[in-house]
Amino acid sequence: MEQHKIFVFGIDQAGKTALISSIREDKLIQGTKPTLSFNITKLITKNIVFQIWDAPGQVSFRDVWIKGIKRAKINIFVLDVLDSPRFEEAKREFEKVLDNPLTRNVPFIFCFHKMDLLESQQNLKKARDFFQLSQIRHRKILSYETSIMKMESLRKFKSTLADIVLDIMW
Ligand SMILES: Nc1nc2c(ncn2[C@@H]2O[C@H](COP(=O)(O)OP(=O)(O)OP(=O)(O)O)[C@@H](O)[C@H]2O)c(=O)[nH]1
Ligand SMILES: [Mg+2]
Repeated sequence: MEQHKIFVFGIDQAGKTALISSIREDKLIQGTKPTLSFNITKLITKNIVFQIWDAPGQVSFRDVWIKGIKRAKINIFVLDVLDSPRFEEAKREFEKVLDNPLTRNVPFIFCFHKMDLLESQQNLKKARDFFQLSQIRHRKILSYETSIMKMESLRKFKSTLADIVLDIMW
């Protein structure tokens, strides 16, 4: 059966591994360690098989992202909304991938992540203003508010992945 590759990226500590693990295991996963090379795992939803490439976010490992970008059907960017001092760095990395010609026809999902603390809501506005997603033309970019503490939102997110691929296929 065909496996649809998903590239998950963002700077270190954004919450990529916790997010993907919690979606896959359908429960809250905490205590993740920094990712040192791609975590490649399988996820099945609505009879569609995904191969998830969870990237290492630390600066010294970002060179390997290109391996994740190649042949990906969906790119998922994870932003830690709580970490506003690093929005600029995060945006730079987001735009690098967005500007890579290999991603030209690939839909993006932008996760405003860690939406579970008091500061999350305030920071969300800051993040939306900073990233200006609506200004990005000619690209399919969906945005979601996610949190590993909110299982319901993760289940919805998971089913959306299948919908996106179905849209691509038909
Ligand atoms: N409050 C809150 N914390 C989260 C959430 N998701 C992840 N975290 C925490 O954020 C920290 C970093 O999570 P990771 O998933 O390891 O981050 P990462 O993006 O994979 O980092 P690298 O592998 O270094 O690129 C951990 O302490 C997680 O428990 C969330 O939704 N809410
Ligand atoms: Mg990780």
